[in-house]
Amino acid sequence: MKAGYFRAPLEALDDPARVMIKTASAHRNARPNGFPRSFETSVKKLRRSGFKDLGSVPTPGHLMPFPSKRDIPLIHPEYLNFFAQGNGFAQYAEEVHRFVIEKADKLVPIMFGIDHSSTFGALKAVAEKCAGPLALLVLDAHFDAIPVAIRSSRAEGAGGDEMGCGNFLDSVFKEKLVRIDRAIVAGVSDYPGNATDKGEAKFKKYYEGLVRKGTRVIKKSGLEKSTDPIREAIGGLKAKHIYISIDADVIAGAVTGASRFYDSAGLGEKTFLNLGGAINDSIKKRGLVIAGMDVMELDPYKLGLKFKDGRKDRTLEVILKFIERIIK
Ligand SMILES: [Mn+2]
Repeated sequence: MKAGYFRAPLEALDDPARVMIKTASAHRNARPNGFPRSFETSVKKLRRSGFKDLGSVPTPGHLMPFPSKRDIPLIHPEYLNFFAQGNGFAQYAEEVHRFVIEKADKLVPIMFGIDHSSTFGALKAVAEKCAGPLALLVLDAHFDAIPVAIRSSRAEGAGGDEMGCGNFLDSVFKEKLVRIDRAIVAGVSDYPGNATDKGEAKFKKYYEGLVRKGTRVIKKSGLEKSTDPIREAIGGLKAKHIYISIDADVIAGAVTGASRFYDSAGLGEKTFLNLGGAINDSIKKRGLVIAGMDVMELDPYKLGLKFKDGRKDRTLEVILKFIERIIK
């Protein structure tokens, strides 16, 4: 596989805690690539496999996790809010789209990023490039296809219809980058149970509606029992190419917790790596070609972090092992 990897360092959440960390790191030193040193050391491994380092998607300083001192005046929840409300995430996805077209024309793009909405851009570039139907495999603790209005009727808080990290699949389906019945979402922990109120019922109805239209949703518990569900799902894909998107929260755990939204424990390392083998196997059996890949929702502030008890965060290490299994 001739591949090239790149970074999409968009960190634009207006969450006050993140804004504080960002400001604090801006006072120290900027990391021009948007990711910590430990990240750069780990991804170098990919160069040894012959993958090209394509650089970073151009990103405004204050929207990166490690801005420089001069960006400090713009690091404010209000500015970040403007970005979100002004469809900033969709515009950034367009930047990603352009970047992939320009830099990875003849390469399989592998994106390392933060906001899952960036996947829309890479996927769009891949969809345009592929001759023949494209399938999508998302490994994620959440089914990111529920419109904000419906998702937020379940939880607190409102929101507009703008694309973001929690609803980008909705745009993927609406823009027909991938057909609803050519998508598999595996590892979810948000599958609706019995609805206890109106908001929950709305969420459940929408969620199950997408499943009825053909998206294969596999619960985390289903992946823990055996690799059969993923083998069946991939075996049933009517496609030629496949794009694989990994949300780091799918392995959220004690030393694999460098994902932005960590609201439930993810798959264990062994289960996850086994899953990689099963995906590789079923993709080959089905004759699918990997057209692109990404690793998203990485938390740059937690990647490679050393804990007080001597342990170290291994999120990226485990995901890189998983990628090795998939492309073998
Ligand atoms: Mn996600």
